[in-house]
Amino acid sequence: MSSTPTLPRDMRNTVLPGHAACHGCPIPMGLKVVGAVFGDKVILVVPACCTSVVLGMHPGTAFNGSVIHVAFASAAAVASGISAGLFKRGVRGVQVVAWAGDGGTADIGMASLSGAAERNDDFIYVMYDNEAYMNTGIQRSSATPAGAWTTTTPLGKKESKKDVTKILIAHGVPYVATASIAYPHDFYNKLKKAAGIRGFKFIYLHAPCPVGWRFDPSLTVKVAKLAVETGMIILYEYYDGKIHISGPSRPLLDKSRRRPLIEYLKFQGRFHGISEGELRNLESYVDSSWEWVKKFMQ
Ligand SMILES: Cc1ncc(C[n+]2csc(CCOP(=O)(O)OP(=O)(O)O)c2C)c(N)n1
Ligand code: SF4
Ligand SMILES: [Mg+2]
Repeated sequence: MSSTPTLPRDMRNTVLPGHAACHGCPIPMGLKVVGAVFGDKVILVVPACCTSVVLGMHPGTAFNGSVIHVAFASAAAVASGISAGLFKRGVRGVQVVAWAGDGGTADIGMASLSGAAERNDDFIYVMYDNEAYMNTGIQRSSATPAGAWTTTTPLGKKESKKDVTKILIAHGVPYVATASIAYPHDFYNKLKKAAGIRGFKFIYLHAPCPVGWRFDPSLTVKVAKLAVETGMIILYEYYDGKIHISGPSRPLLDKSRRRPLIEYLKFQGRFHGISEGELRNLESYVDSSWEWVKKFMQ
């Protein structure tokens, strides 16, 4: 039986006790991995989102690194400026990481994100996707999947999820990847790889939220894992003009090895009112995502 390898740096002290996350929150899980890669040699740029609250109030912070809280739309612009400033001053070995939610990325931060990507500014942008505006009370974002309940889609969202990774790939940046809080080693390796590449790097991090998705807080990792095992979330990297599928998703290129989508949805209260038609639509969304990935693997 193979044992899980230990992450190289001790993760216990990267997000400090006393943070303000809800039980089962995916945010500390993701930030611990960021801390495991960079230690305290990281400047986190955080726009308005749950993370702003989770990390606590000035002058303290629960993250064992530098943190700057910025206006909702501006994470990528601020990260660009900090990265350029460090370079100009000759500071090396400090990683700038923009850490933003789906609302701050797919919606309101899209213009500054696109600008930084187009200029190929040198930092890592992590979009943690809890698929709604959680901090302000579970409003839909463009990354909310079709069929999901939110407070602004009481009958289920009608539109499909916006796939931000495709938009970033279209910018021609050197590195784009998808990750999940259920696979910390995979996320760790992707952050490490991104840190070794000069220019703009984008990592999408799937981050199920027990409060907004209506599941038991003990199930966060299980729900995140099911998203991958059903094929709803596909783990891959994009560099050198090609998609490279990641270990956990590789066997699922064969559709028969994917678990039925309903196994992922059934744990989540936000999908409880979903109709047969909406389920079929979501299944088609998954199929077309896989077709797209296969096209770019060649
Ligand atoms: C310009 C502006 N509009 C609206 C808000 C209110 N606001 C703060 S956080 C937030 C939602 C953030 O959603 P997301 O980026 O998905 O992060 P999450 O809260 O889900 O972690 C909103 C609407 C704001 N701070 N600034
Ligand atoms: S609402 Fe969700 S994402 Fe926000 S702090 Fe709570 S569990 Fe975390
Ligand atoms: Mg969100």
